[in-house]
Amino acid sequence: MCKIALVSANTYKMPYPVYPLGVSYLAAYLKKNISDCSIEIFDFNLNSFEEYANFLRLHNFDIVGISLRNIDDTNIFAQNDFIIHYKKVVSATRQNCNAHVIIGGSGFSVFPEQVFAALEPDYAVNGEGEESFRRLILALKSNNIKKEHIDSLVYRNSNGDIQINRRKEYISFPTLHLDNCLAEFYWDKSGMLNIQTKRGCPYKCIYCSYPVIDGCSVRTLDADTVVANIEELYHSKRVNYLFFTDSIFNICNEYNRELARKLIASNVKIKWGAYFSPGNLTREDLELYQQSGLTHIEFGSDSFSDSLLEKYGKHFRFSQIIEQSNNCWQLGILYAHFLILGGYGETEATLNETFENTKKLEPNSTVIFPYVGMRIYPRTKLYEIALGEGVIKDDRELINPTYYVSKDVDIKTLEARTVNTGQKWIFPNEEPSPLIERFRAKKRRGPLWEYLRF
Ligand code: B12
Repeated sequence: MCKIALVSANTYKMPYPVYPLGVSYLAAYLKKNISDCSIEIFDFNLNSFEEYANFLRLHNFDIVGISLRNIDDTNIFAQNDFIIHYKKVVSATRQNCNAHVIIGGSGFSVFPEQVFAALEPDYAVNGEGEESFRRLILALKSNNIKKEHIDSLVYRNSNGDIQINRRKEYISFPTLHLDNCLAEFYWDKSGMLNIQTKRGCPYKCIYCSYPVIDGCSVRTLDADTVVANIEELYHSKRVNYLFFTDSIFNICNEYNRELARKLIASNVKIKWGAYFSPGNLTREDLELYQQSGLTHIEFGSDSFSDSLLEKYGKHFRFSQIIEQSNNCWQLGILYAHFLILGGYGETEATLNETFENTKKLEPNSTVIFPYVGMRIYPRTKLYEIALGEGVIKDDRELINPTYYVSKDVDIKTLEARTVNTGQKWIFPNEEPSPLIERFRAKKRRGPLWEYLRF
C-alpha cells in the first residue's frame, strides 16, 4: 500500500477562493491507475499549519505532493509573493513526516528551476502532472528510479544541477472526481466550481506563460466525460455554475459545438463562463453556447489599439473586439474585458486610442479589468525583449514579481483617464467591492462583476 497526500498550498482568495482543480485531476487519475494506493487531500484554504502537522503525523505518508497554483498576485501595486508561505509548507512537511516531497502545479511550471531552487523538494513535475507523477510514485515505491525516463521530471542530477526532462507525450484521458468536502466549501464561498474542457494554447502572445505551462498543442478532453462530470456535480451536489478553466475556450470550435450540443441534450441546467478570445468566434457559436448555459465571458482583449495588439502578438483586432462585445450585449451574455496597460510598445498614442475606443462600446455594457505593466515570465518573447533592453539581467530573480512597464507612459495617470469612457474600470489596487460581498453573502452565483457596471 502506498500512502499519498495531495496538498493544495494556495491561500490567496482574490477574486474568490478557487477550487484546487489540479489536485482533483491528480487524485482521480492516481486512484484509477495505481492499484493499492490511498490518497488524502489537505487544503490550506480550509485548514491551518497546526492541522497540517497533525494530518501528516496521523497518516504516516510515503509521498506528499504539494500543488503550487500561484507564485504571486500579478498585481503591480501589491506585489504579494507566495514563496515564503510555500517554504513554510515544505519545511512543515519535512518536520512532520519522512515522506518524499514532490511539487508541481501551474505556478511551479512557470518557474520550474527557480521554484525548485527555492524550495528544494525531492522531485517536481513540470506541467501536466498525471502520468509523470504516477510513474514517479511507482518508481519510488519499487525503489528503482530511472530519473531520465520520466517525462517532465525535475530533479538535481549527479552534478547537483537542476535538470528538467523533456515532455514526449501528453495523456489522452484525464479523469476527474471532485472532492465532496472541498466542493462544498468552494461552492459556498466562491459561487462557482471549475472544470477543464481542453489543455494547451496555440497562440503566441509575447508575454504569456500559458503555452509554457500546458504546451501549444491543444488536447480536447473527451466531451462525454466532461458532460458526465458536470452531471455528477449537478445531481449529487446541486452545482449549477461552472468556470471552464481552459487557457482560451474558443479554440477547437468543432469540439466546442459537440460539447455544447451534448450539454443541451443532457438536460442539466448549468450556467457557465470561460476565458474567450475576441477572434475565432461567430454569433451562431455564441448562440449555441448560450443555449448550453454560457452566461459570462472574460475576454482576454489586452488593448483596444490595433497597433498595440500587433505588438502584443495578438491574433485579433479591435473590430473583432467590438463585434463580439455587441454580439454579447445583444444576446444578453455578460462580458468583461481584461486589458494590459503600459506593456511592451504602449505609448501615449496607443493609450489614447484604447480610452477613445472604449467609448465605442455600448455605454455601461461591460466591466474592464486593466492589469498594469506586463509580468515577465521566463521562456516568453517578452523575457527576451526585457533581457535585450536591460530591464532584467537573467531569469533567476523573476519569481520576485518583476514587470515590464513601457517608458513612454506614466502609469500614475491611468485611473483618472478612464473616468469618461462610459464603462466601469476596476484596477487591481481597488478594494473588493462591498456590493460583491453582499451578493456573495446572499449566495448569488457566478463572478458577480456584472453588479459593478452601474
Ligand atoms: C482559469 C484560471 C484562473 C481563473 C480561475 C477560475 C476558476 N473558477 O477556476 C481566475 C480568473 C479566477 C484566476 C484567478 C487568478 N489567477 Co489564474 N489562472 C487560470 C488558468 C488559466 C488555469 C488554471 C487551472 O485551473 N488549470 C487546470 C488545472 C487542472 O491544471 P493545474 O492546476 O495546472 O494542474 C495540473 C498541473 O499543474 C499538475 N499539478 C498541479 N498540482 C500538482 C502537484 C504535484 C505534486 C504534481 C506532481 C503536479 C501537479 O497536474 C495537474 C493536472 O495535469 C492558469 C493558467 C494555466 N494555463 O494554467 C492561470 C494562473 C494559474 N493564474 C495565475 C494568477 C496569478 C492568478 C491570480 C493571482 C490573478 C489575479 N491577480 O487575480 C488569481 C488567483 C486566484 C486564486 N484565488 O488563487 C497564474 C499563476 C502564476 C503566477 N504569476 O503566480 C497562472 C499560471 C497564469 C499565468 N499568469 O501564468 N485564474
